[in-house]
Amino acid sequence: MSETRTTCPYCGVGCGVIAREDEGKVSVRGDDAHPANFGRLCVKGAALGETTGLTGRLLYPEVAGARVSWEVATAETGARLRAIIDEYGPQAVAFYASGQLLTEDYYAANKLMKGFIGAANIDTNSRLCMSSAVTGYKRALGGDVVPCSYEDVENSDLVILVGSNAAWAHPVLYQRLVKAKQANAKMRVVVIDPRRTATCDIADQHLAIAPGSDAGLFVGLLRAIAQQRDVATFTDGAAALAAAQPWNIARVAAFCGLTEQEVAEFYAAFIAAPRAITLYTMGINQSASGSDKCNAIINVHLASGKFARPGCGPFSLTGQPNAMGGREVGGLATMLAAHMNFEPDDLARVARFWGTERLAQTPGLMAVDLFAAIGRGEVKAVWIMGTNPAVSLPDSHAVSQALAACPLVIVSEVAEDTETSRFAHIRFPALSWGEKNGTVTNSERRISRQRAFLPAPGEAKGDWWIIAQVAKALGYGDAFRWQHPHEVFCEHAALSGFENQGQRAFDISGLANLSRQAWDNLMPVRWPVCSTDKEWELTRGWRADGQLRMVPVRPQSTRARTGPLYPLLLNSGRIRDQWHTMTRTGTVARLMQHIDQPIVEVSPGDAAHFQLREGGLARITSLNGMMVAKVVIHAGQRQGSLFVPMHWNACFARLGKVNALVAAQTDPDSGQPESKQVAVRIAPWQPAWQGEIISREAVILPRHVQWWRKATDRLHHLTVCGDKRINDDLLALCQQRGWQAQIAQAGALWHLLAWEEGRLMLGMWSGPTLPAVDLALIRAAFSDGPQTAAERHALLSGHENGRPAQGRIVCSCFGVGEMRIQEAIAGGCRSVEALGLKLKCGTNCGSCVPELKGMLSPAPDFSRNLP
Ligand SMILES: Nc1nc2c(c(=O)[nH]1)N[C@H]1C(S)=C(S)[C@@H](COP(=O)(O)OP(=O)(O)OC[C@H]3O[C@@H](n4cnc5c(=O)[nH]c(N)nc54)[C@H](O)[C@@H]3O)O[C@H]1N2
Ligand SMILES: Nc1nc2c(c(=O)[nH]1)N[C@H]1C(S)=C(S)[C@@H](COP(=O)(O)OP(=O)(O)OC[C@H]3O[C@@H](n4cnc5c(=O)[nH]c(N)nc54)[C@H](O)[C@@H]3O)O[C@H]1N2
Ligand code: SF4
Ligand SMILES: [Mo]
Repeated sequence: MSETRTTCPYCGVGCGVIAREDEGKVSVRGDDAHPANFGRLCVKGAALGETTGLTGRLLYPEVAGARVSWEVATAETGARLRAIIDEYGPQAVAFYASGQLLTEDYYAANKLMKGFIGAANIDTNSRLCMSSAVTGYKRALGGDVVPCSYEDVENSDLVILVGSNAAWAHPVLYQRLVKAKQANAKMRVVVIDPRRTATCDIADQHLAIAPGSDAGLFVGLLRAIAQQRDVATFTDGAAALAAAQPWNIARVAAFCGLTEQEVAEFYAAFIAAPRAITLYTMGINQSASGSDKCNAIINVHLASGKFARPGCGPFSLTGQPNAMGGREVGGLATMLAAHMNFEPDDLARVARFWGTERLAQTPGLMAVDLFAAIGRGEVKAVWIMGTNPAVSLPDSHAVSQALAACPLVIVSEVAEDTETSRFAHIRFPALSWGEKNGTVTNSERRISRQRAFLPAPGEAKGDWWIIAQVAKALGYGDAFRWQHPHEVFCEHAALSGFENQGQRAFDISGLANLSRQAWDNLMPVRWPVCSTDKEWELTRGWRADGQLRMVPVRPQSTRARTGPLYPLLLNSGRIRDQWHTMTRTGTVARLMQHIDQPIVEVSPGDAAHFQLREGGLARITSLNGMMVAKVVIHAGQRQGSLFVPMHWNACFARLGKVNALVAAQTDPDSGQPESKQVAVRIAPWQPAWQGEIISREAVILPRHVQWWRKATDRLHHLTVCGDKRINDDLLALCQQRGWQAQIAQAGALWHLLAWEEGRLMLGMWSGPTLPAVDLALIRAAFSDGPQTAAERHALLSGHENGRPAQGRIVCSCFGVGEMRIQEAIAGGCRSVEALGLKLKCGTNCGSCVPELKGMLSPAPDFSRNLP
């Protein structure tokens, strides 16, 4: 038994985790000493121990689908890249990396691409996530500096969450806010989001803003502030104010779909608050004018003086565990390295430091353009590391076509099967969380260690190592001699301080000389960590003139336009218990209890208008594509907009992927796609039959069947439906395998059990609607096998008579279902605390508390409909 302090690999809160490994069994708990979480974990973090198994892992290098040695794989990669570079030049090669790589991996990838291959075509999934925020900070502050900390969130008078569902996406930070608000009766919370989310649970004001209209609200706020303060002291302050002049309260209210009173109340609260902090995430960034929205937010903090003081500031929350680390190394096509840009002095300096004559001189292709260039055949080789672009980029059909036609696709992955890796010619097995070793930086600029506590499985290797091997194969070995990630880190830290007399904000040169042991033991630390006493202040601008700048913002409508054919706007985002493309959370049964298939949230008015039924299925169609989802009628959903999760994809469902519908519209300044708004139509779909299939081995279904894969331990579980029955297909399968089929048929009901020498191999329970089957009973039948005739009979019917069902799971930490909670409420539990005492629900991570409250409240409650 051993314990290791490490960091959670999911969201940008960056919680400290203590992992314990006991004869192969991993368990985790929050690290009390970590300043991001002080011991708390959310449900995803708490389930980390369940994700360390090796099922579904990619464990060996592969070329053309065949296992090869590392020597062969890296030599082959080097030779193929070299051939393309020699024939078409370095611009024909690209890397597409991830905010989930460690800083050391990221640094190595950036160095190889920009420094030695000699093109800047290294972009990352952060383009889909943070790039508008980066542009906003750089334009205003002259550097990519996040000027806030989690303590500022706790110690503010007014906390504004805009385009952020922190209750689900940054749960531990949200819990810190909940606690701070409980302790400070004067604190006010405003949530700005077109939908009423779980985050609204603590809101004093919820502004259900029209999709994409946030810039109007903040530009109007600038105008209101300027009526009382002089803002012309900032560079371009007068211009920003001139742009804001037309935005009086009436115009803002009309543009944002709010009442004048709501707007006025918000403005008055902001102006009156001694301290105010604005947390913003994807509802702001993922927009074709996202950079301007970020600057509209930063402008009001500068103008009001609620900036660079405790409890104040524009705080962009990072999504991925190391989005910040990527920004620090400069791992975007539009940055050079360590907060340096494609400017003569910076170029010369980085070339000197890396000892290269091949340094890229101009920015490279940003994500959406990069995949378009692959599609046009201009980029002929792409190396994808730690991201799943066939799922997460907009217009995924075009992305898949581009990958299918690309002459060389290399994928570094931990998962064996992803939509992207299906296109790979070369696959590298990467070390996963718990095995890899390095650093990550969270939203508040805090660098923490991810430490290995598990042995490397199969032949998996750290991403930095794989990159260094390919660099060697390309002939650049001298610059990639590292033997350990500690050496990569020190080089990165040294570059941050190299010829940095206080011009560049990012400086961790104080860590450049850490010994291996000191690096191993590094405690969480916020940057800067300078090696000399330099001036480092948040109040200064990081441009040569040292000034802070306002950006004139002219609010724009969404690029997506609704009309008679596509009358609704589709919004997409996160659900509480899944992580992105589900490669690591989609197989954990506990994490699929909360929501187990793609849903679409619809307002009651739209549901009536489009004849959608709660729990029924619907087809959603845009100009780009189509998906199928289960209807959830949600009173907190704005009329005219729909919401679907971003997570499902071809590995987990047929037609479950939202990016099949999203158009590739991007912000001209940041290149970030407008992922939050797509013009769509919706129509109910009543399939002729629905059912559950549970089997020992994977079943391949005909193309006309709609299916959703459910997470189960060891078994395969598909929920299925369609217009054409598949009874004969399954009987044919039984015959082919020599399984004995036992059938129960009554009208449209059709149940099948397939046996092989008394062992249950497959079961299907189907009917005109989805039969309610007892999954626990069925699972047990696969492990023990029913003993008596009565048991077999119960199994064929799908449930044991009289056994109470759990209902939908609300508390994933303790597996507490809706029915038990309702029973407890009926039995006298009147508060969340009382429910917690009786059932334990809500007492661990707390992220189901908003739902518990909803179930307790007698008023017409929106959370009952919450998925
Ligand atoms: N459970 C879970 N947590 C995660 C992740 C995950 O996959 N799962 N991913 C992590 C990552 S990488 C990221 S980037 C973060 C994202 O964290 P968030 O940005 O908080 O999450 P989202 O659900 O994408 O979007 C947030 C909200 O934006 C709202 N929104 C949409 N359009 C608009 C608009 O025009 N204006 C406003 N004001 N709001 C709008 C949506 O309704 C949604 O509630 O989450 C991180 N945390
Ligand atoms: N419509 C819509 N689209 C969106 C969004 C949205 O809100 N709406 N959100 C966007 C945002 S904010 C983001 S961040 C992206 C996320 O989208 P992606 O980055 O595509 O999603 P992930 O599933 O996190 O992909 C990470 C991949 O890396 C693998 N992996 C995990 N650890 C390692 C490792 O250590 N090394 C290597 N080599 N591989 C590893 C995982 O198995 C997984 O396949 O999606 C974006 N797309
Ligand atoms: S809030 Fe949850 S997912 Fe995010 S870092 Fe903490 S434990 Fe991990
Ligand atoms: Mo993200």
